[in-house]
Amino acid sequence: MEIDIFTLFPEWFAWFETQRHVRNAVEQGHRLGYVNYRDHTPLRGGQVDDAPFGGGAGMVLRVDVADAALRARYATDAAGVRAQRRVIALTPGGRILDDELVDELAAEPALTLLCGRYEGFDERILEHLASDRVSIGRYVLAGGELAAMVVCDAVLRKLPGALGDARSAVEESFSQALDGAPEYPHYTRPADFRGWVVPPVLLSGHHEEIRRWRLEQSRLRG
Ligand code: 6GU
Repeated sequence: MEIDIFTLFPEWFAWFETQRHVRNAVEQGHRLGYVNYRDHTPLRGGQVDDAPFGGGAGMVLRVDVADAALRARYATDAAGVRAQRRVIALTPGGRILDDELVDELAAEPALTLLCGRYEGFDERILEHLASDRVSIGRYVLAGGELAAMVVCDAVLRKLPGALGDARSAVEESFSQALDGAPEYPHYTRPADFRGWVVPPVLLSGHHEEIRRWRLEQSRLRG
């Protein structure tokens, strides 16, 4: 998979890329790329945003800037990029990211993530350049960068080889294997800590009973 992130702050992602599962994904041949809107603005002085028509607080990412950045990256008409790959605008009003959407995105060969800033995007970016709008929850962040990292984190860990043990991504919270319910509880050594004991079934060695217990616990939390 190839993920391109359009942002004013590409350097923020250096920290994100130090995560083990992200490094694993990159070592497996997956690729994260960055485009700084500022490198492609057709305006003098590096301007990328502007005050909203009609007045009001904040600044809005300009449509001509997003258009130029997409055109520079893909060497094609910016409005045609979304026919080739999903172009996802990160915006609080978008489709809420959940396990189903993460699976959907993880199956794509290539993704483009557009981060907005300040008050977000000129609506024409959403209408004519993006194919999707995604939100990570019903609250407002100062920009799309953290949301882009959340999307990348969740998507990359679904890719084969990203996790140390591939089973981790199958039977986990909200997965089909657990009928969409949260994951069952986990315990590790010591088996007894201050009298807080591990459920005996987990120490029993009866794999079928353990499997049933975990499913039941998952359902109870669902
Ligand atoms: Cl994707 N962007 C911003 N700015 N705020 C958000 C969000 C995205 N998702 C939840 N809040």
